[in-house]
Amino acid sequence: MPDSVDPDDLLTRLGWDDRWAAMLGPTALRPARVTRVDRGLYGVLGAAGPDRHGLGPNLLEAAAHDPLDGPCVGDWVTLRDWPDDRVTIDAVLPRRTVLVRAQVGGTSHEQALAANVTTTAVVAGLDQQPSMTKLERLIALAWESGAAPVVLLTKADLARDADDVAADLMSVAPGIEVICCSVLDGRGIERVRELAAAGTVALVGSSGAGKSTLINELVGADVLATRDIRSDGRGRHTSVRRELVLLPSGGCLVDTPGLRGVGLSDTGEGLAATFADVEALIAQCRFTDCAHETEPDCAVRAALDDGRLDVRRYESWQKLQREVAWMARRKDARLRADELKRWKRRTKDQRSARHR
Ligand SMILES: Nc1nc2c(ncn2[C@@H]2O[C@H](COP(=O)(O)OP(=O)(O)OP(=O)(O)O)[C@@H](O)[C@H]2O)c(=O)[nH]1
Ligand SMILES: [Mg+2]
Ligand SMILES: [Zn+2]
Repeated sequence: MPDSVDPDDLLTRLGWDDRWAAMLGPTALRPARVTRVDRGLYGVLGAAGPDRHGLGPNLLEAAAHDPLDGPCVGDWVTLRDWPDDRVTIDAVLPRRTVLVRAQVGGTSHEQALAANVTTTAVVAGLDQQPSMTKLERLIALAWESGAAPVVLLTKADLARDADDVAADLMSVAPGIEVICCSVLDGRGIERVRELAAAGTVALVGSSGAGKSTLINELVGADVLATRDIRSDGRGRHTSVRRELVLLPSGGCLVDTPGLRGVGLSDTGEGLAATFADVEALIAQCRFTDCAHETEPDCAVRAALDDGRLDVRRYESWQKLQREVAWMARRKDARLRADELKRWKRRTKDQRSARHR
């Protein structure tokens, strides 16, 4: 490999293409991709190489109003050069896809985990029996992002029945590719490399699943900290922030810290895609508001009775369905509260205007 990298080539390797260039249009602003968010500072990678910048005034205000409008890892942003040599992040280019999780606890604000991802890899380690219900939740999150989900079963070297687990998963997760991989015997690694070469793969899953280890393996160097084999590390998170890594072989990977308490968004779209089989049954119930309990001609009950629909899967759907409905109600309440605040501010302004 030559030691000097062509700057345009670097942008291309990061995923910059004609569509992004057309979006940006003719401008003196420089494009760069966000690799890391560290409190107020954003690690970016652009034609000029890696750097760290803060937000410009417009974006600062937009992000204060709605955190979703601030840059997240994977975003394409524009850099503005000021006369006094300062550089700030000026704007976020419209996202093609974005992985969002509803914030758990407190407010109903949402958090952007990664943007412009082409594949979301839901990662689970075969050192233990993967929880289908947990995987379904993450698959729903992945569908919502707009990036195609795949399931990565890591540590396949530790399981004798890796292929059986994969087959089980494929039967409950229709249309999703399941990849068994191991950094010890190398299986599945090249498939992940292929997916990355086609764009950007974000890895999500529990702590200790082996996300950072897999990325190091693909990079061919220890660029990310991983859990020490000797530490028991129960419940410990090794990675503490999200990070975009450029692969020498092409494409990008996004490492994320182990996800706990993933909230789904309130649209229910990811859920419908994940449970397409359940949704198809519901469409066949005689009543459109069927509760699938005692109603006549209920397709769901019929499928549960003859085993076409797994009880565990149906219960998982019910639980996530309730959660999405609750999220939607909570968001409504927040919107009403915002509306009220805005109204009060306005009436206050009008009153002070009258007194002037
Ligand atoms: N046997 C085996 N162990 C693995 C494999 N991949 C990862 N591990 C081990 O799994 C442990 C956890 O790996 P990490 O990469 O730190 O896990 P992580 O998903 O990044 O965890 P967080 O950063 O906490 O979210 C480490 O001790 C790794 O050595 C594998 O393919 N086979
Ligand atoms: Mg990690
Ligand atoms: Zn029904």
